[in-house]
Amino acid sequence: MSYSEPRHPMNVVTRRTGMTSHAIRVWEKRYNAVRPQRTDTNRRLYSDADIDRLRLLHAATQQGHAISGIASLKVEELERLLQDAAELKPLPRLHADSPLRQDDADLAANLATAEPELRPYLAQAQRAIEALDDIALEAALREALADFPRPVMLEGFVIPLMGWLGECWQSGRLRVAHEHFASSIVKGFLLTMRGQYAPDPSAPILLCGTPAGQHHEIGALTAAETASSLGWHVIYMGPSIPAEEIGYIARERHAAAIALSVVYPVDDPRVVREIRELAQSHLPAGTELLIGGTGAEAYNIVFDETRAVHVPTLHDLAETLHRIRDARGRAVRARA
Ligand code: B12
Repeated sequence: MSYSEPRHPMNVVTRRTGMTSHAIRVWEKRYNAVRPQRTDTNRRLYSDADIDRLRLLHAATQQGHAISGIASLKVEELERLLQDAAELKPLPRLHADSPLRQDDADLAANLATAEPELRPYLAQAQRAIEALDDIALEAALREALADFPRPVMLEGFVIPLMGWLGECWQSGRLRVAHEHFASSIVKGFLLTMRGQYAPDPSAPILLCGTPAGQHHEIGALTAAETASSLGWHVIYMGPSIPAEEIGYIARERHAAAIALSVVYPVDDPRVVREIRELAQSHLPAGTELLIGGTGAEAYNIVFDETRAVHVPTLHDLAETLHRIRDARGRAVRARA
């Protein structure tokens, strides 16, 4: 086996680097930090060289380097950077006043995905969740929104914050009460954030929501927010909508596309049935069906069988929406 042969799936990479799969995907999408190969079923495969590179990048971000500034460095340059840093006095820990356990590897990996400038906002939000302090959590969300572009606020703040929350819940450090408290505030915030756009009446319509049986809706709200900020007219349908009803709204409002989020469970035959039924029986001819969310990859079968398209990230969603809009513009010009 060669050092550069791609053969390791994501779970091996997370184990060997100590990073979360989310961080690895973000570094790939946003910074081209590594370029894994894809299998026929679109799963990522990494080589030993990729894993070593991620390890070095991870170590450097732990020492305070922004991933945006080091992602394109060669392995030798990264090694030099780390050697130089080892000779310096260690930096004081970020958020030294935080009541969170800073030695927690998951938290560190999570914070490493965020740009260093976003870390204080994340720390404020984390402290607010621990203290069940709604005013402080809303303030952290508002301040991050005021200080950063919307895509950065979503990918660098909301998503890592919710990932951290899930890990704390799973490890027992935080309670179900914290999860419900934070989810409802973040959900409310995203809904209001979208309300700040008055869509152009001629903008194409995107329906957003989750299919029947899928109750995690914050991913769908981030997709809705992304589309709104690109000038789409978004109708947010909410969570767990039956296929027939989604098709009905799409027909009535001449939707250009539907974006659904799938998170949990990842092995539910109902999800397969719902997406198949929507794509085959209720989807209007000119409407595209886009499926995203952390659980979507598990439902590859519906992407092979139907017109539904897997759109893994918000970045991919933005590109897909541009493509749909361009194609519609060309069709209108051709008819004129
Ligand atoms: C908030 C939350 C809840 C809330 C949901 C509230 C709500 N109204 O949505 C509540 C408390 C209700 C809940 C309940 C449960 N949850 Co929960 N929950 C979470 C948590 C902490 C955050 C999810 C979230 O909102 N993330 C924020 C979004 C924005 O991030 P994201 O989902 O990663 O989305 C990204 C992409 O997927 C993409 N995306 C998402 N959707 C879409 C759509 C499109 C079109 C596009 C293009 C992109 C896109 O955009 C984002 C950027 O990449 C996660 C932890 C985690 N790591 O995600 C657990 C998590 C998802 N929950 C989990 C579990 C197990 C449960 C429960 C079973 C717990 C229980 N025992 O009761 C129940 C199940 C409820 C049900 N009936 O389905 C597990 C799932 C494990 C798994 N995958 O097998 C997780 C991962 C926690 C964990 N670490 O174990 N949960």
